[in-house]
Amino acid sequence: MTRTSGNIKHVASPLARQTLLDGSLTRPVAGGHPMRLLPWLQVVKIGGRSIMDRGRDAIVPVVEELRRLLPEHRLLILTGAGIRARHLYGVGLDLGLPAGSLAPLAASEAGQNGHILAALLALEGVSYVEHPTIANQLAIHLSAARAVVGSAFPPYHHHEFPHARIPMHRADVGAFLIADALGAAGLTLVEDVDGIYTDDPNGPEGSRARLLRDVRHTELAAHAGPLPVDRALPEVMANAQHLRQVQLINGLVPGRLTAALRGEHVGTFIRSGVDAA
Ligand code: GWN
Ligand code: ATP
Repeated sequence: MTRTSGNIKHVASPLARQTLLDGSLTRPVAGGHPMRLLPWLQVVKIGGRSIMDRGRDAIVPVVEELRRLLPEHRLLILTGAGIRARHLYGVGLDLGLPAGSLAPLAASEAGQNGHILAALLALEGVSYVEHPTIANQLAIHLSAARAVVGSAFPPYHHHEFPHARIPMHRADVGAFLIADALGAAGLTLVEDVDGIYTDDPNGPEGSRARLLRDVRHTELAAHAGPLPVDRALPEVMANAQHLRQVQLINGLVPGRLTAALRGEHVGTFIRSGVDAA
C-alpha cells in the first residue's frame, strides 16, 4: 500500500507505528498460522553417537534402508555429532571456552557425519548440502534428487544461549527446528534404543527401565532422569507450529525406519504443543 504526498512516497504498514512487544497490537497482523513450505518432506535425523560412531556395522544397513526408501519419500537426512564432539567439549570445557565457542566446533562433527552418509548415497544422486543451501535452496535440490543430507546442528554459533556450559541446542533441537519451520510431514529420530524409557536402559538401573510408547513434551520436560534427546527439545516442541509429534526409533533394527516413515508406531511418539493449541 503506497500513498504519495508531494514528491514523498509513504509506505503504509499495519505495524509501522506500534511496538512489536504489545501482543494485542501485533496479533491482528501476526496472529495467523504460517504456511507449510515443504509439506511432503520427511526429515530423518541419524544419531551421531548412537549410529554413526558405530561405524560400518550400523551405518551400512541404515544406508541400505534409506536407499530403499528413496522412491517412496523425499528426505532431508540430518546427522548428529558423536564421540569427536564429546572429546571436543572435554578439552574446551577444561580450557574454559564459553558455550558459544563450543557450539560451532561440535556442530562441525555433525557435518562430518553428514558428509560420510552422503558419500555412501552419492550413487543415488544424494549430496551433502550446506546450512545456507538448506535455508534457501532446499526445494530445488529436492527436485533434482530424492534426498539430501545436512548437519542436524542449528547454526547458532556464538549466539548460543549461555544457559549451560555445554551448548543446549544440539542435533535433536536443530532437526526439530528445521522440520517444523518447513512444515515437514514428519521427523524421525534414529537412535540405538527402542524409544524413550523411564530410565537409561543401558545405565545401572537399566533392568528396571520401562519403555514409554507415547509421551507429551511436558512429561519429557519434567522427566528427572537421563534422556536420549537434547534437554531443550521438549521446550522447543512446546512452541511448535506444525509438527504434532516426533518419533524416536531404533535404527539398529532393520525395517523400523521404513515403518516409521509409513506412519506406523514402532518407537516412542513425543507429542508437541500443537495439539493443545
Ligand atoms: O562445513 O561439515 O554450515 O553445512 O556450525 O558453521 O561450525 O559451516 O563455522 O555452510 O555454515 O563443519 O564453517 O562450520 O558442519 O555449520 O558448512 O562442509 O560457517 O558444507 O560453511 O552453519 O558443513 O559446517 O559446522 O554444517 O554443522 O562447509 Mo561443516 Mo556445520 Mo560445510 Mo555446514 Mo559450523 Mo557452512 Mo555452518 Mo561454519
Ligand atoms: P547425538 O546425535 O547427539 O550424538 P544420539 O542421537 O546418537 O546423539 P545419544 O545421545 O547417544 O543419541 O542417546 C541415545 C542413548 O541415550 C541410548 O543409547 C541410551 O543409552 C541413552 N539414554 C539415556 N536415557 C535414556 C532414556 N530415558 N531412554 C532411552 N535411552 C536413554
